[in-house]
Amino acid sequence: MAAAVKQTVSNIMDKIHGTPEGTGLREPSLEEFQQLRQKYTDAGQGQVFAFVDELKPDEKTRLFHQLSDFDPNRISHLADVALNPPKSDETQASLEPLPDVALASILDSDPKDIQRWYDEGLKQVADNKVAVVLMAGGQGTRLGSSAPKGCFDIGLPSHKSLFQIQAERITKLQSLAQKVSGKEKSVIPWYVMTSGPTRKPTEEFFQQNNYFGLDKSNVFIFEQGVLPCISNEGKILMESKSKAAVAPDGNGGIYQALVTSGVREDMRKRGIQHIHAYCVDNCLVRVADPVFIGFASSLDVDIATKVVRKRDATESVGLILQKNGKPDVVEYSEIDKETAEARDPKQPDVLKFRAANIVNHYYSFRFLESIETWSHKLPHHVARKKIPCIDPETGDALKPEKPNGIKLEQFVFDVFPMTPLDKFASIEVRREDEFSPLKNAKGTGVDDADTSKRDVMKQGQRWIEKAGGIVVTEDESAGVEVSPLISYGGEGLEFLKGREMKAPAIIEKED
Ligand code: UD2
Repeated sequence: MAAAVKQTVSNIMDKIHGTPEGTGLREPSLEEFQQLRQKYTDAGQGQVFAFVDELKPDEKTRLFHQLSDFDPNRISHLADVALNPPKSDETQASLEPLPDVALASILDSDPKDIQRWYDEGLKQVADNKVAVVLMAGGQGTRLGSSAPKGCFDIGLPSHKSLFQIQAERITKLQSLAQKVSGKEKSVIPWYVMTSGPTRKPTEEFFQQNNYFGLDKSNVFIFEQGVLPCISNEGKILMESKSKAAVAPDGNGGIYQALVTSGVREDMRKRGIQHIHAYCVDNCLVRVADPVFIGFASSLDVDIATKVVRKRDATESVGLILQKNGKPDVVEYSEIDKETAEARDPKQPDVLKFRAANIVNHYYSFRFLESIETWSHKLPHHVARKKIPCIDPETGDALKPEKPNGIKLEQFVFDVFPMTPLDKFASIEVRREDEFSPLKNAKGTGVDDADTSKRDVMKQGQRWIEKAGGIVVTEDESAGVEVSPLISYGGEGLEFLKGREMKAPAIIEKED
């Protein structure tokens, strides 16, 4: 890992000093270029230089720097393993639901425990020991929108984007912590992981929206790594004659990115001890949830994860379980039908594996200090995709009709087996309160903008009715939007007691 960091730093320095105009990149010497070409040829990936003689100097420079970021031998090895997976001679891995000792549940926890966790978590926030990492590097292809998912407007009366909703939850939580602790300033630094395709539009969106009211010195936008796309024959595909086709390295790229981007160092300087990492597309996400932070810190675990009850056997969610005695997750794209449909022997109408992953994880900073010892062991998962590229023989652009290659991705939860069960905890939360992902294009009817909007508005209505407000509605899905700046999790709405309002409505002022 240290070598990789050194290599990355030298590549960054390379990209700064002595650069021909237009690329911002240092022009490689003939010898450097030849060395790199030989390295790729020896690794069986010489085809990436097939059209180099047709390239202009700045195109050659860009190709040199892009390819210098990869180790062709490692790529060839990953491609080989991906395309020729070792026959799993090991007996079928023993999958079991998590033992009760590792699976708490908000649904049947004592309200006193929940309050204790909340108070502990808020104290940690007040003491500036809590940070948030947002995984926002996904390309949201299923959504059909080219902009980063966090920019998406799910259609609330306020028309706030997912990024703004999440930013305002951070703002509100900071002020709740300040009020309780009497401290003048509680800061929750927000580290936003982007990828090649999402970095620029994300930065621009944050700047245009003035960081949604947050102090920009506490918002840190960083970039995850990319990996080359591979043909079905194990060869790196070229997007053009001067550029390899690449794709983000999966949300599991977070760990290496935390190190190489300087985020972990920034956390260390701030004295961070608790990290909440979450998925951008969940409109109900409780960012830096004090109950979750308090739950995890009171158990002194290294990793904790929130789960919801799986909706049905076909829901596209990973399953948190025990594999060969270790906490693990089997992704929806890799689970076999029999396991997905297995029933609980004690309750036949309930799924045996029902703890659904919602990309909502806690890490102790102590655990992130060990990234270098295990991040290279994270497996790469294979996604067969249609990858626009050029014909390696003719150089003509190809628009594949069917998957013509694979993208390699690491999954953020593959770190779970790296920790012993007694340093791992999971907690079941209410789906209606905490999980409504935006996955599909509008009109799909499941996990789309309309279901996101409905779930935010219905939650607001529940909060208001719990506080004694009266919501009059004709349309069952109407509800009320409650600005995060008014209430983080339903608290502080007593001013609405006895007040009647007609849904759909919005509460954005305390008057
Ligand atoms: C994710 C989970 C799945 C389930 C589901 C529920 C993983 C690997 N899978 O599946 O188990 O919880 O969500 O919503 O977590 N991302 C990056 N960089 C990447 C790829 C993804 O930052 O290279 C982010 C992405 O922006 C999003 C999160 O990771 O915030 C999940 O990515 P996704 O929505 O593509 O994952 P999905 O729905 O396939």
